Amino acid sequence: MELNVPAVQEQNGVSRRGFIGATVASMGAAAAATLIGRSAQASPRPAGAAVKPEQISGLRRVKQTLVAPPFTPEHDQVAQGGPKVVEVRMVVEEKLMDVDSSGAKIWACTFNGSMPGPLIVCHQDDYIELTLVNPASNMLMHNIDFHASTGAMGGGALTEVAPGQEVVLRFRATKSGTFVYHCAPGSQMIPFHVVSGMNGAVMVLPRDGLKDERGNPAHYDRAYYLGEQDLYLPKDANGKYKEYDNILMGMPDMLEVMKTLTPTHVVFNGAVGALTGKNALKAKVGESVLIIHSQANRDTRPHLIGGHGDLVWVGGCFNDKPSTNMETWMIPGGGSAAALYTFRQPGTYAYINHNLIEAILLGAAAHFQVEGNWNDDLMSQVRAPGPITV
Ligand SMILES: [Cu+2]
Repeated sequence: MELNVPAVQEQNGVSRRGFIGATVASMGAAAAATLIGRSAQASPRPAGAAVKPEQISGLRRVKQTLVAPPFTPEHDQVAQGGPKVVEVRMVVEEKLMDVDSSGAKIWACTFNGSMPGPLIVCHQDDYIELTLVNPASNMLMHNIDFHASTGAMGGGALTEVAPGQEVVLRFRATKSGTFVYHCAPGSQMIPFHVVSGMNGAVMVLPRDGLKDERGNPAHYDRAYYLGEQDLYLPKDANGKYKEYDNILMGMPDMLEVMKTLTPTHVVFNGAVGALTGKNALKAKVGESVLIIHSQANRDTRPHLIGGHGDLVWVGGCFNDKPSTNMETWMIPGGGSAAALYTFRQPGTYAYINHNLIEAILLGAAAHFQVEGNWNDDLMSQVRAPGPITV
């Protein structure tokens, strides 16, 4: 079976120049320079003889229907049978999205229309085969760098698609764990696309499932994927968030805010309050919940208020023995982690970035709404608030 070399690579220079020419007229000089600057990127197809994966043609193929976060696609926790090819399809959407209730909006770059993009799930040694579609209605070139993959640029150089193109990339998931993916189209476009929402995660489960610190099976009843995103929205002289006619018009201003390294928002699932209140994540007492958390650009430190990380794969690696009973854990920018917690009490739990300024003032908070019976042994109010008696 031949490796699938996308047509865009064979005509790369032509399609890229045509694309730049078509868009330069509608953008500022600074923005145009960033597009042209990307041509310094590495050659998309490495030299030398390709290793042909002849055995792949005989593998079972499974289409995975991706779903918008915080939900996760249907999957087996323990692999059935041998390695398979997991087919997924993602469509790039450049779209205006609401960020908070004050009217702040962002021209987002998204995989499948959500910020972050969908979680992809497979087992170690499976192949992920992605069809990446960049509709003609978009303005920008996009691609994808999979941290779960092995190969220069993480697939980024093999997946560049101009508006009106699609490409197919296949990679073998050789390492188990949780891994970020993100767009990386070169030069300033890399951080611009990533902090415009163009990132997500892959979860590669061990074939025999997750294990606790003693090596015993660790099962989950629910799994949620939370993508945390730092945003850098430009304001006018009056402190009002600026609005733009399209994604390129706002880019020079946003790059300036980005360079301050001071986000205007830090959010889960693309907007302040996207996962709080009526949007809270659901669970029941006694259920074990796996929380997959990614941050493609900036460090974060999740904490479940009133609970713990019973098992936490801090570096996202499922081959490592998980840490236990954690209070707060670190996720470096460009990374992800998974935490398993069994809820023991009902109520509303806040799951936050425990930089409390980012959580409370900038938006990095989610809620779990947990049903069940209260356990007085674990916690009780011995006396209600009242006058001081002593
Ligand atoms: Cu992109």
